[in-house]
Amino acid sequence: MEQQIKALQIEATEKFAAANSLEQLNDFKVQYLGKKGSLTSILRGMGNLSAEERPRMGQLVNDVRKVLEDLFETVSAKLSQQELENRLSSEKIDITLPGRVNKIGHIHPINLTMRRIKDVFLKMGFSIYEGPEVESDYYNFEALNLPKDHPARDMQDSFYITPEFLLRTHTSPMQARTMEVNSKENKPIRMIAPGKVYRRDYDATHSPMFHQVEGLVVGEDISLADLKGTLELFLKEIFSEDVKVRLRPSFFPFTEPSAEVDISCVICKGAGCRVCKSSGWLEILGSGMVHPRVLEMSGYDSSKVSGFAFGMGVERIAMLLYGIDDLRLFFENDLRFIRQFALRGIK
Ligand code: 2NM
Repeated sequence: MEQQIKALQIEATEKFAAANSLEQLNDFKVQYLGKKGSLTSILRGMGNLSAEERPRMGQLVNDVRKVLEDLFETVSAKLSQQELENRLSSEKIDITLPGRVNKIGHIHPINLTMRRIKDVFLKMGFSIYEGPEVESDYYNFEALNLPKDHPARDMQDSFYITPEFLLRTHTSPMQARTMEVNSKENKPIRMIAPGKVYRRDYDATHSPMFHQVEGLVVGEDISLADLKGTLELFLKEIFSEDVKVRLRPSFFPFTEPSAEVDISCVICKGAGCRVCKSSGWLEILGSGMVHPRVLEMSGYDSSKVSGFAFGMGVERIAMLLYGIDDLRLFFENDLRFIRQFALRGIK
């Protein structure tokens, strides 16, 4: 038996030493030292030995097991190191290669313009309110003094979701919602509502989705002078200090009186050109004193408070700021157009 054990030790030692992968080494371990391995089966055959022989052989088997286990650990460590080195050299990364440059996006000209408009009003102490693009007929029309037979309520002009809900056609529903909330505690308001609006219209000057910023100031003694002063300051900040501003009588269902706000043409400085159709003036905003019926409907006492409101199309302002002559360029996403605004994305 001793011979058998010694022979097994030599054979296993050779196999272990010759293993050229961890996998192979493990297979050998199972073969010689495993539960069903050669050494274990020798141990099983010890029942036939004499009482003197048994402990000696038992000791020998244990010694051999210990030697083989140590050898296994040594070879295993060597192979692990070798496999690591193989991986390190085959998966080597050349850190001297130039990196891949990430393409970063930038802000769309409409959003650049939005930001500029918001910045000016924030500086003047206005708060920004955003709300749902799917609106109820009540907030979009009813609360703004647009009666059921008003032409602006023609089904053909709006995107209706159900008979009661539609895509908002302007952002003024947010003014109506804000007035409704603030009137409960008779609180004043100084807010703008920026966002997307939707109308069934599509040509060189109309898009079915466009952007508006509408504003509202409500409080005691708010007058037409406040309206004019606020909008004049706003327009000078957006365009330039020497822009001229004029108010023209107009009509909106939600304001009385109403005024169209014009600025001197930013293209020809008032001399007359194609953009201002030789008039020297550009229509830029709609505005007016909030109609008493609108104030009352949203809960205010129109004998105690008054207010002014205004609305503007963001696309139109962007076109004038950047000298763009076709509105559709904003929505076609032709990168040759869009990328020209990359450097202005910092603001
Ligand atoms: C405009 C022109 C004039 C306006 C009015 C209101 C509200 F809700 F306060 F009555 N919001 N926006 C308004 C007034 C909008 O856009 C051309």
